[in-house]
Amino acid sequence: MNRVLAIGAAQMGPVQRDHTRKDVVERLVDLLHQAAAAGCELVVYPELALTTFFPRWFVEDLTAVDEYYERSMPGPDTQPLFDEAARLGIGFCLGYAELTADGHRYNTQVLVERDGRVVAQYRKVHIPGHEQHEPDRPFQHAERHYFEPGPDEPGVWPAFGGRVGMMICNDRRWPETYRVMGLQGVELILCGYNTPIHYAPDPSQDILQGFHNALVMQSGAYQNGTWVVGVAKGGVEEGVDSLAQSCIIAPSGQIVAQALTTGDELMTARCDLDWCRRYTGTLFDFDRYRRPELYGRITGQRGVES
Ligand code: CDT
Repeated sequence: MNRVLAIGAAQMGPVQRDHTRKDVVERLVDLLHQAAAAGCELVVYPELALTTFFPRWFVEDLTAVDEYYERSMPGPDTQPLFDEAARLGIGFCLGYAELTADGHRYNTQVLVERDGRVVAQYRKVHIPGHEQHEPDRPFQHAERHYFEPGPDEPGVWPAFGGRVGMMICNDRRWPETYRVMGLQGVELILCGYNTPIHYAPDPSQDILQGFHNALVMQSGAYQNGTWVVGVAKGGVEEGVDSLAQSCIIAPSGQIVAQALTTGDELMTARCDLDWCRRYTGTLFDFDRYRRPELYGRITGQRGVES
């Protein structure tokens, strides 16, 4: 059976505060049409793709920013994307802010199959940044104020003829994220991100943002024998410059497609899911070589104990 999947990584440029959902969904549909012309079966959009990255501002009363959150997926604004994708027979992965019926706020990605069926929702597990207002920063990264950590492990679902997992932005910096999915036989990990270039707690890292982005996703792909698709919302959004450099990475760890711009841009690759076995069946044959009896600290301990 042929398991080559044509994937489009649909990078977005900035979404400014005054851009409407309708404007944004039109951009998503435009990228979808480019993907259709390129023969893609799956399109991956960024984290929090529908709005500006609002955790850069601190607002004490969360109910005052309910407009940034989706109460259903699809909802009235996103239904045209779902409809057009199903008409074209293209699946997609989309990041958005979720407000549940019982009042929980999550940073979420949805995976939708080619027939329009929702396969799964994944809620970001590693929430970076800070809980309180930090007025000395040039801009905030108050994700820990706006979102609860997702309650479920990074999952893997049968979809697109393979085993597909999801992670969101900061999740990609943590090896546990990949390994939890690797142990479920993941073959393709989809990841949206918003990564400001300036990192206030240690600005010496600013110049390394692109290096660290590639470093973690390439090593995560290789060490778990999986494809990884990392998709940015990049460029200068409300005065804050964010990393672009979206890319598609093979199970070898090699980058096979990378963004050339910081704007709306589709990059594509034909991803052979059978290529994963070259790694998971050899060097990273987990069942043969792992030593879980020696890894108890990974789950038994949170911080450093010396
Ligand atoms: N969105 C997101 O998770 N961004 C973080 C920024 C660094 S922590 C302030 C990231 O890991 O890219």
